[in-house]
Amino acid sequence: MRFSYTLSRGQEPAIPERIHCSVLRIAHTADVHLGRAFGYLGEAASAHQERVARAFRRVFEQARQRECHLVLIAGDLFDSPRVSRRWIEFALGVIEQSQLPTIVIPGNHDPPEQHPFRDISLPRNLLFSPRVQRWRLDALHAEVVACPAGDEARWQPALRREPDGAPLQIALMHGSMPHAGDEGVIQPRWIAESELDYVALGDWHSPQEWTQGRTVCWYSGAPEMVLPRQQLPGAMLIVELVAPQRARVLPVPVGEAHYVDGADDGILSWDVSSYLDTQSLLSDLRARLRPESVAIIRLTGRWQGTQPLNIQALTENLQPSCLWLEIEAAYQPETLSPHTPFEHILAQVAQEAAARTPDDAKLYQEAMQLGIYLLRGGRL
Ligand SMILES: [Mn+2]
Repeated sequence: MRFSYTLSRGQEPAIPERIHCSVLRIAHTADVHLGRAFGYLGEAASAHQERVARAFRRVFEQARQRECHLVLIAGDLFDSPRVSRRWIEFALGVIEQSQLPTIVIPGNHDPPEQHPFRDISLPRNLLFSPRVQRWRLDALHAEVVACPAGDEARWQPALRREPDGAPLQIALMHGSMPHAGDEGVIQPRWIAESELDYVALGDWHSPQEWTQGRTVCWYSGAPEMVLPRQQLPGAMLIVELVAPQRARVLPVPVGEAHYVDGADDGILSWDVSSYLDTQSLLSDLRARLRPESVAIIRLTGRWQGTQPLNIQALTENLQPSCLWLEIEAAYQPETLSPHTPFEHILAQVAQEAAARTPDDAKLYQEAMQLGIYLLRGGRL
């Protein structure tokens, strides 16, 4: 036994009335992926590893500031079972310093049989649950059903409200809900049938609600960016439980990586029509970027510059100014008139073809434009 947790499943004394009015505040996080290499970020990788570490610290700072009673980490705290000693000690240090009761389950990246927390001595306030287990937290008048990755066969029977159990009953799970043709390892009806007060999910990297029936259920998302196309900035959840009301959930941003200002759904649409050269487009875009910017830029409008727009050169110039950059070329190239003898022949062929089949005239005109564009070094 450690901290104020009781592992026994014995009879609890009758619950005094006041406990029904008591509040349990939980800090819910998952998918921290400490120790991830971030190879796709190139030279920005090690700075991003530190960003992930800062976000993990912020989870506990927020938990303390908001007077949480419990921290739940729903799997993938570590990116792999082989993360360096440094990351294991870092995580243990943050958890221990917080003094907050913290429950950690393995995820698919840090599975139970090789989890870094296995077979080492843990701080008194840290509970590591490598198997399905029901933890009674008597001091908090709560119990937590831990459903780690690797023990899926035992999840469903464990997901139920104990009639004689604590007033607040919660589950902690790592796995996917059905989505996009994938049937998922967790079924939404298990959540509704559980009659639990809250289910804390890990695995998906953006916060998402899966409330079913009376059971409030959320993916917390990752506290910092793991891959560029997730909701940014990374967040944690503050969950407030006051039996018998429904749990209230507040997402709190804790990450630093963010989409550029003005980007709807993470994509910044940028009209190129008013630019006459690449240099001025470059400097306007660069002014929007910061080292922690995730820039997915869709170029729109008609390019009327003197030279074809070279997307690869644009990308290479902007990438060092931000964390991650993607440029989508959704603009139309300029209207080009033929200059060289070869371009004149191309234009003539297109005109003749258009004259023969007037219905397709527009198509031949576009083909001619594209041909000249590509001949001059333009890219699609
Ligand atoms: Mn993950």
